[in-house]
Amino acid sequence: MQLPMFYDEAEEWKYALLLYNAALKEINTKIDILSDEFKTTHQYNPIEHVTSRIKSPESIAKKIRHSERELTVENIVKYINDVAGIRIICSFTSDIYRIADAIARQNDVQVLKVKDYITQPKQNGYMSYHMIVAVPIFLLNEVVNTKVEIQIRTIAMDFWASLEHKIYYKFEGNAPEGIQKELKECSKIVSYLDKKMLSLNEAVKKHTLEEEEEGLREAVL
Ligand code: 0O2
Repeated sequence: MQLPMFYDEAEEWKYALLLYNAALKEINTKIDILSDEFKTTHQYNPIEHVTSRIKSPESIAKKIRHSERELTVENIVKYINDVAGIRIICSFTSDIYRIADAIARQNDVQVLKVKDYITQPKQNGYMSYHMIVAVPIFLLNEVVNTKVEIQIRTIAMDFWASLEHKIYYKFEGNAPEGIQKELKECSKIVSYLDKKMLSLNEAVKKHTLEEEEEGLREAVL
């Protein structure tokens, strides 16, 4: 993402925010369209809900400090990948890969980085699929490729992540060992639950198909 030269950091940040907000709109529209297509052609929508946000200034400053870089707009734009973030909550794990693939295949989306914390959960048990993408933003006189972080996870993974987030802040990253162990245990239960729900859904689909075939046979005879 290449910003034009500004002599004032505040002006530069305002311009960056314009781009990040535009990029969120672009990705949100893409997800809306996919969601509509699923509903129309499959009578099923794998997307439970979508949220998006611009990272708070405090959180940006903390991340820049953590990377031991100077807090400048140039550094934020260059080194912080999740200033614009979208979270897609799906019903089943298989939906996550289906949606990620549908986004990645779009010609105007450039996938810069993928982190699959589902096949390889984090040490604390965190599970989610992360993509850093760049989308072109068409302005009056230029086109600027702008980064968005897309997090895709199931309802159960999201439930776990939101509790872990609260615990992390409550204990400032140093939760007692017992709590950390319990959280990891819960993450295994989440993974088990997701697998069980997926196979249950497959069984329901198979049953429905058999019923439809039976109905068709009866209609023909
Ligand atoms: P917040 O408050 O949600 O904004 P990179 O993208 O490779 O430059 P980064 O940003 O560390 O490096 O990447 P990563 O691992 O993909 O994490 C980005 C975001 O994922 C985090 O943003 C969280 O939103 C979420 N995340 C990552 N790990 C965890 C975790 O262990 N628990 C929970 N609950 N969320 C996690 P921020 O800026 O850390 O936080």
